[in-house]
Amino acid sequence: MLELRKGVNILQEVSGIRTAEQAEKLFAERLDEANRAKLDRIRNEEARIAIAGAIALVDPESVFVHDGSPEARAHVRRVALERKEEEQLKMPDHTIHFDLPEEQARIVDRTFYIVNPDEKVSVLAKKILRDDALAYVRDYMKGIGKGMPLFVGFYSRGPIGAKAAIPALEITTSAYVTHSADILYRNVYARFDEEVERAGLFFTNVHSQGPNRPEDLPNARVFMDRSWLTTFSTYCTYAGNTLLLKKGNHRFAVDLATYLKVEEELSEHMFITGMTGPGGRKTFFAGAAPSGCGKTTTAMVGTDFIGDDLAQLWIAEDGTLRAINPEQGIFGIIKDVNRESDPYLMKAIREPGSEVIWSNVLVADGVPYWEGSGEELPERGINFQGEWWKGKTDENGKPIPPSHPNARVTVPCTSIGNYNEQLAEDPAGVPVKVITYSGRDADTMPPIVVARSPEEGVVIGASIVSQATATEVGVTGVRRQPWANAPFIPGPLGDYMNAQFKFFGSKKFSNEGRPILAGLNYFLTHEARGGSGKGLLGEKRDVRVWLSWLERFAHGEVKAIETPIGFLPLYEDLRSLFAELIDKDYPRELYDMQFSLYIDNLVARIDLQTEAFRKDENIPELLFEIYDRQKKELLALREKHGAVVPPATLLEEAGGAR
Ligand code: SPV
Ligand code: MN
Repeated sequence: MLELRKGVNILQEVSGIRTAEQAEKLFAERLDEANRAKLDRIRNEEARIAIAGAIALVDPESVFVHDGSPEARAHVRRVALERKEEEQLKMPDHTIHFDLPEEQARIVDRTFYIVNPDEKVSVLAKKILRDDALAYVRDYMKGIGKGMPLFVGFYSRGPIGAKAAIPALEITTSAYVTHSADILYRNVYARFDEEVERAGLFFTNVHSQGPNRPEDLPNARVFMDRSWLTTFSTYCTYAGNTLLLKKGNHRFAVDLATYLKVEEELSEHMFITGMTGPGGRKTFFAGAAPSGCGKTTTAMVGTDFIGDDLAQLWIAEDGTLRAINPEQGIFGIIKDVNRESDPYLMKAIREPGSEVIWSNVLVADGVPYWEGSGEELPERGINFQGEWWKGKTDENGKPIPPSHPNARVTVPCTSIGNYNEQLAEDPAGVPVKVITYSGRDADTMPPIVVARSPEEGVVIGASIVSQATATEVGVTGVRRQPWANAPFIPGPLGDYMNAQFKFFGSKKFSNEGRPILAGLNYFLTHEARGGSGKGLLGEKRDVRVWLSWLERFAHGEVKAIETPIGFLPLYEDLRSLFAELIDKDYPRELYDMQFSLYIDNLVARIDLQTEAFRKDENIPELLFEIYDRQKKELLALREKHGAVVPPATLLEEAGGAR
């Protein structure tokens, strides 16, 4: 369960600011006239108390109220440079920010949900009792911003007025964090009160990097107070840990969807993109993928890019599925980004005209470089660990890469050539027809499989796996990645799963409005499919074909082969799409390697998932029923046709395409 406003409000308790009068008194003492006047436009009492509380807690030297004006934005950028949080690069409006070498990703080991006694959280998450969190905030956060400026920003997570958009405060001593927020989120200063009224709530985020020294990092914390929708972040700078408008507030949005908006809304770790199909029709996709598994690339393959990381989904009155991007910029991984795989992103970051914050790449002569760019890298430069030269090793003798594998670029979506700004800003959202789930799976799932029912689709999402990626500190090995959203699910997974079944199985969807749900996998290797070598069977450009086939299938224009794990495409349809869309030969042998069912792998995967979910409490029985049914059907196939069943046999077995 989730109970809002339960337990002590830590910000109020530690700051001592609990009433409007106390807040006014503090503003009179601490804000200069100009900033007081700006703050006076915000009348929401709760917000004013929270802002005053943050000021009293952090105890900064000055307070800057961000009104979203061009002057205010310029001020933030200037302070980021003055305070050396960022440095100017050669290209106009490009800057570089470095996070400490030990903080190059989300600090999962120091990230906690604040809970009341007896509250359960996901088995994949860490929790801290309210009293202990309060003690930490009191001991480490009081006065953490001494001598520093404090920025107070007002943002919306979504187009203003959209059903699933929620306003939020970002209060931080970091100009870099505020600068990032300005690129990634819509400033809603002028309409904050109205938006709080409409949404019925707002999120509060309080951050300070403190002195930003490596020795403080053990004390760094990321706290999310589920009951008070407030985050606290300390002694860190990496945006995934500090700009909690992003993943901190995403976690709250997941909570709200799971407990308070069942069968109404979902909050997902998904890109949103449109594909133009025959006759110019536009079909929208929302797709989940774990961090570092090609989500941004997939999003930009579409003809109408909307978002690359997060999606707020709801069922509209007319029975369609709608999606908005809570963000308006990308904080994208910059590894293996090159002209071939990511042309739009490359244009935005390599040609003048866009504002870009680079982080943790290699810089030489004011130019940023990264691995997998297809460009020649300099022999020396400055990177996330200081001076770097080719061949430099760390204290264990391991080579130090030129740019960190989780290096990032922060770019406004409007700089991306295929961004459909008009639709992305539409409070009605885009109508989503296709949901995809992908991971990083070397040997088991075919490139595309479409669920036979919404419930089986939910199970595809529950079964995502990935190899560990560079986006989290201290995590290695192959991992289960339910819905690619597990790092951001606060409550028990069973509760979230229940909400997924209810949402996608909802009778509120019209026949046309109900989306299809599909699995995508780009990571099958030759050796896993009867070939040799660890090379991938596919290429990044194939993604266009997979998405286009799904586009056609969603409109009933291509048939498919029904199998125990879902529908598979027919060879002829793929071959013609490969030829038409990317001018690529698609041999039958490749199709067979990609789309044969490798029964032993599939069954092993089902066993692994079943065993893992059985250890969790309150997982809906429906999940196990689906796994059991699929396993039985797979074993029956194996009995008849052996361990590897090619698509031609599956087609025969199904009695033809449908
Ligand atoms: C991810 O890791 O999924 C990201 C970046 O999108 S972070 O902000 O670190 O979450
Ligand atoms: Mn993400």
